[in-house]
Amino acid sequence: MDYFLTEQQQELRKLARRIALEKVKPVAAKYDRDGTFPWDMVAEFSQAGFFGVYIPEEWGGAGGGVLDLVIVTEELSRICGGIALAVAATALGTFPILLSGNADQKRRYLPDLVAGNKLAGFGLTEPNAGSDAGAIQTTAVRKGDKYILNGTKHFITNGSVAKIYTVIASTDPEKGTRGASAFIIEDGFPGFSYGKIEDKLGIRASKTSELVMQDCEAPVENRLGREGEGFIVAMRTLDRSRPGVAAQALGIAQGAFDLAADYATKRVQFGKSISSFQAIQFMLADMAAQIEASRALIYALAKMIDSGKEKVAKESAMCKIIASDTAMRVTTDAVQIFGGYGYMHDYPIEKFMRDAKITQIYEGTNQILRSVIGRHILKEAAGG
Ligand code: COS
Repeated sequence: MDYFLTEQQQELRKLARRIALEKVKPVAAKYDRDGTFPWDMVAEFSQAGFFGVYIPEEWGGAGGGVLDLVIVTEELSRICGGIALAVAATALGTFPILLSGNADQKRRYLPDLVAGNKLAGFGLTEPNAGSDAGAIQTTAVRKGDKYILNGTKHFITNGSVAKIYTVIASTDPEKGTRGASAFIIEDGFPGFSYGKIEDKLGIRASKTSELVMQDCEAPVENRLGREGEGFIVAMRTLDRSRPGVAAQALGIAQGAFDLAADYATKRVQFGKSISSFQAIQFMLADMAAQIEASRALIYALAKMIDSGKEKVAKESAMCKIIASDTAMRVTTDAVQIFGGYGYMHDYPIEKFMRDAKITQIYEGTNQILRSVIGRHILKEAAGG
């Protein structure tokens, strides 16, 4: 398919593919095994300018948009969906500043994030507030020129390696979703620390931890937007970052497909390559068709967001569901094509299946996202 990418976007894809193949590929298995954080890859991505592809030039970025971020995420995920998250999860943590930050906040925080000097994370989820994001219990109480935050955020991607977190806390618990506010919290603020660091099934090159706030002090000027706007900040952020999860899923699916197609042409059984059997050809055909359908939807949505369309919650949810369900199916079939070898850690394919699973879960489980779509289509059907 030709998606009529600009020359700049085609160059960006080439660069991301080259770095993925030359730099990420040799170390992907090691980081997956060790579960350590790939700081050397962060340095590569920073040098390549990946952290700023979607940030306006005014703040030091390349002036691209969500489509540029999608291209980078897809290409890196094609080799390692975990390592790609250093960029993608930083974007998730940066979107609230980009969308709701004032000029001073952008000036203070964006240049370091663009340069990759600092990573970011997004603190919404809590032990008792996953799909029900409005049920957060972390509080922020204003005391003079500070807010005092108390609570624990968990499953935070880039947790413990990021320096900047955009955190949602309740400034008025009585008001529910309308009582939430967003804050920029820096690693190093008094009362801020990390809790449990998770040991995960997949995306093991990415760190996931708890953020613990015990009388954590944040200056008033670190509140993003007005008090009570935090839930909307979070929802608008997720609408723009879910295409990134979809791109991660797309890259994982494409990477698994590449390996499976190659293996199928080389593996000989009954005196011929298994790719000569229709059973395998049909599997590969279904995988390729589903991958292309995901890509078409993701690029279309990214272009829609970049054109300035504001209301994209339904499309964003659709995109994430289609791409992540595709990734799970494709990676499972890829393991199947590898047969018994596919099940062994010695071969690179099982990692793709492990990495794919999270894309159906985070930034909104595919079940809650179906509810989001359902609400929208029923509202539209009722003429709303
Ligand atoms: N953009 C802008 N505003 C939005 C919005 C969006 N995408 N989605 C909701 N809102 C607004 C609503 O319009 C409503 O505004 P008013 O109070 O002015 O009417 C407000 O936000 C509350 O919305 P709603 O009543 O729909 O809230 P619910 O508590 O029912 O929850 C869902 C809504 C399910 C959409 C939300 O909880 C959600 O997205 N959950 C998934 C969270 C998630 O992705 N978690 C993963 C962790 S992040 S890595």
